[in-house]
Amino acid sequence: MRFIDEATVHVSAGAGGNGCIAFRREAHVPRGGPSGGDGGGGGSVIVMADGQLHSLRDYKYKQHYKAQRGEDGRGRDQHGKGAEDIILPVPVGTVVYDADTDELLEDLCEPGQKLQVVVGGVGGLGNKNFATPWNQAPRQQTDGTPGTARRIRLELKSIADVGIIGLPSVGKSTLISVISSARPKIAEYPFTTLTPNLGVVYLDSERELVVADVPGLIEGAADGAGLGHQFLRHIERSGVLVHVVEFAPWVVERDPITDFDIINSELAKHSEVVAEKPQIVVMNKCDITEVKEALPIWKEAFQQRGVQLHTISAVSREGIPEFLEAVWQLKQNSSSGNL
Ligand SMILES: Nc1nc2c(ncn2[C@@H]2O[C@H](COP(=O)(O)OP(=O)(O)OP(=O)(O)O)[C@@H](O)[C@H]2O)c(=O)[nH]1
Ligand SMILES: [Mg+2]
Repeated sequence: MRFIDEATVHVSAGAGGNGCIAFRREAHVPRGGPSGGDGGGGGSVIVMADGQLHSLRDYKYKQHYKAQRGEDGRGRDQHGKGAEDIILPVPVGTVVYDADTDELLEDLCEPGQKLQVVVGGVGGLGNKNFATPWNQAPRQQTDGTPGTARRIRLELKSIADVGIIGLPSVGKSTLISVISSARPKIAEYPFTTLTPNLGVVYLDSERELVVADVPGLIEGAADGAGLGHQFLRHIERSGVLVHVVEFAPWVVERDPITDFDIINSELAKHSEVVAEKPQIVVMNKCDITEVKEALPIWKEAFQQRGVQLHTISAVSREGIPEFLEAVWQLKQNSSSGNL
């Protein structure tokens, strides 16, 4: 099943119930006063972050949510019952937008955090509210006010400290599988990863990093090539990007510097925020002899760009501990810089 991380839903609040006109009629009580109760409030719709959820799938199947209207007031001073609110649970990390104006309404990043997206109408007043000393039998009431309605867009942005990016097949999923307990699909063909994978990396008992492995990016991704670039929203909150490159000596038309530039230009087309994130650039597959031999050349080539090239092999695990330390350090530096 496809991982669904965006959904648009129609939400409408219930109207308030109407106020009632009634008069007390009791045996032996002549000319009883007004006794019409007020209407109950209409139900609201509330979006709430729920730590147990991980996708917005439910909202792809059911897109209309309408809260009930409040009950009308009744005679004998009885108020109408208020309608229940509807709660829409969403995963933590869901951002709520007004689908028509694109206005950001709330970023639900804490479990239990709530946002009232439409407000139930207010109940109308029963005639007993209108009694005055000079009008003891008012034939007046008000109707409940309507509830509001709107379309909202829900977007799930995972909260990963580190996002792993790169061209297809450079070994992003292999890397997350050796540093965390995530077990994504790994294969030699491009676009093996179709949806982001999250994994937790434990450097030691006190330090952990949440890492996201996202699908491969290719040139033109921002215009829809390959799997597009929308999945990059999953790393919009990451403090650090791990940019994986490879040297494939048997593919003459590719080289790591050109690949690096392609990915960075696609990031920039996606969003400035993502393009400006600090990156750790790492060359994978260093267990391959030709790659190992060419390392000095590529280190130098990246150095000329002012980039320190880290080297690892996800398969042999060579260089992984040093690489993780570098990721941790960069994350620490970038988060302290943000304070
Ligand atoms: N020799 C060698 N092969 C590797 C290494 N890391 C990954 N591979 C191989 O490279 C291929 C692609 O690996 P994946 O981890 O699926 O690559 P990916 O970057 O996640 O690819 P997409 O999900 O398609 O973007 C697989 O055949 C892996 O076995 C490595 O360190 N050394
Ligand atoms: Mg993958």
